[in-house]
This record gives sequence, C-alpha cells and structure tokens, in this order.
Amino acid sequence: MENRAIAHLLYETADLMEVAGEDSFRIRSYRTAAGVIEGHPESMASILKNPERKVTDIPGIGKGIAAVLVEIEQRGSFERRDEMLEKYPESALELLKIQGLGPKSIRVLFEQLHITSIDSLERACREQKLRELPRMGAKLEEKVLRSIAAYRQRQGRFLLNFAQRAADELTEYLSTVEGIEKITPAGSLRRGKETVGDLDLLVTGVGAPAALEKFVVHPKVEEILGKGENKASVRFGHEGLQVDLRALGSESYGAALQYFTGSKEHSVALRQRALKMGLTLNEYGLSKVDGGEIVARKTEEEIYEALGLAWIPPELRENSGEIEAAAARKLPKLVEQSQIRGDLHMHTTESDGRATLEEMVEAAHALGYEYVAITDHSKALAMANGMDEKRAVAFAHKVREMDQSGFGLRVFSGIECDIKRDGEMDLDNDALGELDFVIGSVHSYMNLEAAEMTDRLMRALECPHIKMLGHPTGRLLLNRDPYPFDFDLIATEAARRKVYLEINSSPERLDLTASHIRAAKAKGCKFVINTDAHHPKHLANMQYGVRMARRGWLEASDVLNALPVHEFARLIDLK
Ligand code: DGT
Ligand code: CA
Ligand code: CA
Ligand code: ZN
Repeated sequence: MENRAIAHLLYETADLMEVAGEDSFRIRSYRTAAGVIEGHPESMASILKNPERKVTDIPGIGKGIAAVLVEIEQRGSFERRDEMLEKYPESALELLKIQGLGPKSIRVLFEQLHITSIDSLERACREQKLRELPRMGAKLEEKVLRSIAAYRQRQGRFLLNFAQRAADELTEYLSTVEGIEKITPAGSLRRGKETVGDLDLLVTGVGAPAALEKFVVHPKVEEILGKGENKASVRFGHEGLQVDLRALGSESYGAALQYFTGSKEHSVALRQRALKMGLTLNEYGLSKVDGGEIVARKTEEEIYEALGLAWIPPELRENSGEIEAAAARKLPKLVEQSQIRGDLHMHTTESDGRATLEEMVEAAHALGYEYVAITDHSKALAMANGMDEKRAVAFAHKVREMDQSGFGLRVFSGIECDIKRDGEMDLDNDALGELDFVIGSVHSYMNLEAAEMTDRLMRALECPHIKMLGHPTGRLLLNRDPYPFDFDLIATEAARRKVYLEINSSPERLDLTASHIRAAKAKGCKFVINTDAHHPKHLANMQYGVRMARRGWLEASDVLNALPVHEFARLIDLK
C-alpha cells in the first residue's frame, strides 16, 4: 500500500475515534503519524520488507504505530480501525465534512437519531428532529442544511496539487510510448483553477493511439468509463479522479488545445468574436464561414492572432475582461515563478513545523532564493506550541545567527502572530518591534458575524508592526468557507497602511482567490506569495500561489517577494 493510502486509513480512524470521544492523546498520535508517513520520501512497505530497517527509526513513529503498519501491510486494515467501523459505519466519516457539525454532535445524532449518513441527516433536519436534542436548535438545522448543499456542490472536485500530481504521473508514464510528440494537460488544470473536476489530457503524434492503449492499463486505473478511437476516460486511483485522454492530430493541435482548455465561457465569447469576423471556431480549427477555408489551427498563437488578439495566458481565460484586454494589446505581463526571490511565511520545529530552522533555510537556499522570513506561531496557538514574547525574541536572535552564517541567503526573523478575537495582536508591541517581518493571521473564532470580523481585522491593521495579513479569508478548499467580512474595506485600509496581503500557496488554502486579488489590486494593495511551509517539501508549493496570482492578473511589480533583497528590506523598513 502506498504511503498516502496508509495515512488515509490512520486519519480516518482518528476521526472515528474522535466521534467516539476517545482519548485525545491517542487520536493525536494517529494524526501525527499519518502526517509523517504522508511526507516520508520512502515507502513504508519497502522499509517493512527490509530486515535491516526499522520504521520506528522515523521520528513520530512509535512502537504502537509500527505494529499498525505491519498489520496494514498484511491485510489492508488494522484492529483499531475495524473496531471503530463496527461501531460506526464508514458513512459517518462523511458527516465530519459537514460544516457546523463537530464529532460530539455526530455522536449524539448517531446515538439519539441513528443518523449515519448525509441523506439521513438531511431528512432529520427537514423533519425538525434536531431541535428536540439538547444544545441543538432550529438555527442549527438551517445551518446544517446549508452546509449539506455546499458539501454536495464541492463533491467530486479535487485540489489543484492532487490533479497536478496525477497529470505528472500520467505524463511520465506515457512519455515512453514511441511516436508521441506532446502530452499536455488542458481544462481547469491548465488554467490553474484551485480545484479540478476532472483531468483533461491531450496527446499528439503518430504514437497517440498506442498511448490510449497504454493509458487504460495503468495500474492505478480502477475503471474504464469509455474508450473510443480518439478518446478514453478512466477513474484513476482510489480517490476516483476522472481522467480524459484525447488523441489528436498535430496539424490542428492548437485548435484542440484552445478548445479543451476552456473555460467554456471564454470559448463562447471567442466564438462570438469569430462569427462577427465571418469565421467559425471549433476544436479542429478557425475557418471561414464562406467556403470553409482554414485560417489557423496549428498553434494557439496563430488562432488568437487571426482573431485580432494577443495570445491569452490560460490562467486568464475566464471571460472576465481578458479578451478585451488582448484586443487592446493591454494584457498584463503576468508574474512568473522564476521571478520569486524569497518566501516570507514558513514554520519550524520551534512551533508546529516538522523541520528545524537549519533544514528550512537550507531547503530555501537550494531553491535559489535570496531571502526568507521564519514565521513560527505565537502563543495563542497553544496546540502548535506557539511562542510567547520572551521565546519569540530569543528565537529571533537564533534566526539572526543563521543570517550571519554565510549562506548567502538573507534570513529574516518573523512571526505569524495570532489576531485575537477582539483584533488585538497576541504579542505585545515591544516584542513585535524586535522582529523583521510580522504576519497577522486569524486562526480562531472564525464564525463571527461579518461586522465583528471586519472590526477585528481593522483593529489588527492598526498594529504598527504588522506587515502582512496572512491567509486573509481563512478558507480551506473543499472544507471551510471564507469567514464573512467587508473585504473591500479591509483591502482599502491595508493599502492605506501599506500592509501587504498574502497569497497563501498551500493547496488547501490558495487564499486569496483570483477575484479577491483583482479587487484588492484595484484598491491599491500589494501582495506577497508565500508557502506557509511546515516541511521543506512544502516550499515547492510556491507554484500554486504563483498560479493564483496570475489568475488575479498580477505582475511582478505587484509582488513584494519578487523584489531584490535590498528593495524588499527598504519597503518593510528594515535597517
Ligand atoms: P472542471 O473539469 O470542472 O474542473 O472544469 P473544466 O474547465 O476542465 O471543464 P471540462 O472538463 O468539462 O471541459 C474541459 C474543457 O473542454 C472546458 O474548459 C471547455 C471544453 N468544453 C467542454 N464542454 C464544452 C462545451 O459544451 N462547449 C464548449 N465550448 N467547450 C466545452
Ligand atoms: Ca476538466
Ligand atoms: Ca473533462
Ligand atoms: Zn496560519
């Protein structure tokens, strides 16, 4: 079994143990182990098979978990999990994904109303059964019904990094087929959308039909949904991602790529423009309405050019002004990953990171960055071992020593300081004043009314030391909605006070989102693209934040960490 699948079993069991109200220490040990296993470069299976190796040598894996791993390797499950599944059906896990329902409520619903699935939960809400239970009421019924609707809507979508990994895996797998010219992802993945419904891959060259044959026998294909001469669709992996592979002729590759990249809205607008010019556009090419003579089809550039447009980067293709801008030759020169010179949000073992200060700095150096800021949590996040004033200042000294250690990489001291419920910063101004880069972030009380949340953020912006608002809307993709607040007001105030807004690259967050970025830029805001890494490998998530920035029409000049280190230091008032 793959590491990721093993981690999934552990997470699942921990969730069920939480519903059962078991000891939080044991639950945490499962979750910690799952995180470690997920991030471990070698497969657990291969370590277990090797008599000279011990899984307990991996930090975070104790004897108990080691025994669990052996059991999973032997029979695909383990005792604890079986016990839990005897008590609660697997469908109860789904209930945890409904916002507003915690493990305790789920236990009550299970015990009192025998609710074990979303459908039965929905029924109970409609029949007003929840209000009869202690500490539940009519308001909760409404809230749960709304959450169920939201849950159903996001069902069957996947995070961008998940889709990207599947695309990379398949591309590599198919690249050995003889006679293949190109394999390209299209659809929402190519546009860099934060979640992907299904994966669209295009392949061209004389070997394309052979690629279709090889595609459907990939070991991770769970089901073949359809297979024709030019197209095959499969379910890939146990998560059930649908992948469509299309074989195309190279003479009309540009037209097909344009068509299957979408978005649908962009393509519809493009076709209308074509018609006004006496042209028709489809996946085979751009041609004259009269006579059918082909005008362009080999490359996207030719097609856009023939329509009187500059080539439009896929991230902009949402029919939200990009066609007009391309016609006026006023498309932005979008920021690129190679222009990013630093990462200003990352954690170490000083709080809840999984690697040491030295390891994080070295990994950032290996990526070629000019500078980083180390931003561990503050004390309000006790679960994450957040720092109080004294520790924060002492740790800043350690960070400055790293800065002097001759890496050639500037290391700035920072903190991700909690914004408390009332908008006060978690640490006092004296301590914050000692640090180079202070991030203010909301991690608690996310269910405030919009007005209260707006006041809270306004208050935080008043702090003289805050340099950036971290993951400003608090959303967790496919999981938690943004908290409500007056975004325009906060963006205006942030611009006025020169507080940067974060584009958090963590694939679960991607916060801010494209429309927020554009709105904030219009108010005069500047941005920082960060990874919020808790492990060296997370530093590679920068690619996703950059794509979000591009979807938000940003240029390098909008992005603080695209600046050379001396300009960066000047802008955040460092000596
Ligand atoms: P997704 O999969 O929900 O994340 O979003 P997309 O954009 O990948 O959508 P998908 O997979 O249904 O289709 C891929 C592209 O193919 C889409 O962006 C545009 C094109 N396409 C699909 N269906 C139609 C259609 O009915 N009309 C037009 N013009 N284009 C379509
Ligand atoms: Ca798609
Ligand atoms: Ca598709
Ligand atoms: Zn955070």
